[in-house]
Amino acid sequence: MSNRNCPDFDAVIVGAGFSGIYLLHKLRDAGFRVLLVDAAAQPGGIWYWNCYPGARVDSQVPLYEFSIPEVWESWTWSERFPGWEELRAYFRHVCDTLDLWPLIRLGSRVERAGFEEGAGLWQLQLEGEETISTRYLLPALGFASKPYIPDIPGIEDFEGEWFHTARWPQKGIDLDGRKVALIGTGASGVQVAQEAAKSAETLTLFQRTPILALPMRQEQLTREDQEHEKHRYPAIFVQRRQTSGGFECQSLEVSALEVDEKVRNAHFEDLWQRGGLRFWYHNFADLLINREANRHAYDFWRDKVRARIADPGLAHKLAPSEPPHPFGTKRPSLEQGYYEIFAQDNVALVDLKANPITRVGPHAITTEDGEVECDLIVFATGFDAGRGGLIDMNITGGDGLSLSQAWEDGLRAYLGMAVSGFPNMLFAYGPLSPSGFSNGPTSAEIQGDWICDFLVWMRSKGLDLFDADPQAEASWTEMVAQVGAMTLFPEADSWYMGANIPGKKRQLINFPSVSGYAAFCGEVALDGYRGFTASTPANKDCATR
Ligand code: NA7
Repeated sequence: MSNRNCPDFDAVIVGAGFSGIYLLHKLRDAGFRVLLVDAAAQPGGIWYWNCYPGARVDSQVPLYEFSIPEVWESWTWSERFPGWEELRAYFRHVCDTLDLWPLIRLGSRVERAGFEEGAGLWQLQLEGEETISTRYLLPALGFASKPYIPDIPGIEDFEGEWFHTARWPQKGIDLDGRKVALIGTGASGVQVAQEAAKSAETLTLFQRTPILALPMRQEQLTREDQEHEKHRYPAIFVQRRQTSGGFECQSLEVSALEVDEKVRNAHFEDLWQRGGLRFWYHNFADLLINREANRHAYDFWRDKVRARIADPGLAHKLAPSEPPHPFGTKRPSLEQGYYEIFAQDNVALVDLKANPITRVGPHAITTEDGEVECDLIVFATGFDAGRGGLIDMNITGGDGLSLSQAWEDGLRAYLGMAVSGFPNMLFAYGPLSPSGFSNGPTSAEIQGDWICDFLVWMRSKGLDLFDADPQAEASWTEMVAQVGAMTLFPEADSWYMGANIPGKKRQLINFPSVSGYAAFCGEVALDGYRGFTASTPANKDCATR
């Protein structure tokens, strides 16, 4: 039972993904009494929930890991783009190496979080009625913790099984001989499709917008290869903080329009052959800000993909002559033979723009053109990104205002970490931070370091209560919109723009530069954490340790 004046913890972190685990490590080492809770049964964040066949990360080794030496020195990956099982094993390795297990409570969902103004602390209600209190609340839920499932008439009549990719049964599902209907062709849909095509009796992909997928170029990695490369890791980990996407490099300084066709295509070809997301993050300077430059990249992509599809009708649906949106303004995914599966007899594509779903029946999905028989429906339909998981935590601020009310007219957050009126709360990997535009661990470390430094600074000044200044919050929110308006991102109906969720305000939900973000946050810190009001504890006997 919580003492109403002295909190049980200095800080409670919610979420055991990269951000949460990093924060736990930092805050524990800084001497705070800290607890991490997660509804999942294992650490790993999205790698717990997204255990569908083929789920793997789109950042290559060693970008998608912590820069903590004792962790990477003692870890070896087996693939250049690791899969979910190996990523989960990595998280267990992190918790073992850093001795974090005693501070983690798994299988525990935070159902409600309310700030108590008088005591200046948070009361968290966990599943099962238990309540714990904390001075600081640090949600680290990731940007994709709330799955989105479209409302399709008749789904309740379906007699087969249906799952969202991010709520895949932990025990797995055998796809052999199944009649699989896959709705959604984003990064998750592509990965499921490639696996299902191998053994399903039938696989029908329901595509609304073609994904502009890039070759992954997966490789098996040996221990020797990695040991040989590890002397470069410290420099890579420093470098990734200084790039716009948190990767090892960023876009060129030269415009795609300043070079002749031969030079331009040679660079495109080099990126294509090297594989991964480089065609997105290491392309010409104006890829994401100039339509003409972007069109060159699209045309290159389209021709490469079309060369792999024999059927002209299919080629038109998968790689249209005209871009469905500027290249890279929706998240490209990485593929391994995706375009080849459509030549198989067991694989079909339904173009939802020409032939929309009308309803689901007991054994089939009905479209305007007819019925598609199925016994398993996979919803790879994405997430209420940025805000969904936070809203589901039922967070209420000092005056009883809920986060969902605070965001009724759109997302607002100072530095993408704090919402005015919600004192002593900082979220990591949240809306209006780089999160969705960033290689995950890079942002997790930048924000984790910043949050830890801020709380240490508060403690050193004897302060225990902070809130974001509404003016600073409004300026940051406006700045993200203005930076977004200089790019081509607003031209796509993407989750980056909040456009995938009916009724969600259209706004760029992430700040599109990791290095720019890190620099800004650094200046805020040097300036005495400007934009925050900080005061002495309501109950001085219980100041943060
Ligand atoms: P995404 O990227 O949001 O993809 C969702 C897919 O689902 C996309 O193809 C959508 O088509 C499609 N979709 C969404 N709603 C519908 C409806 N109502 N009907 C048909 N199709 C629909 O989610 P992912 O899980 O693939 O990837 C999320 C992130 O994880 C990714 O960006 C990486 O950062 C990793 P649309 O394009 O909207 O027409």
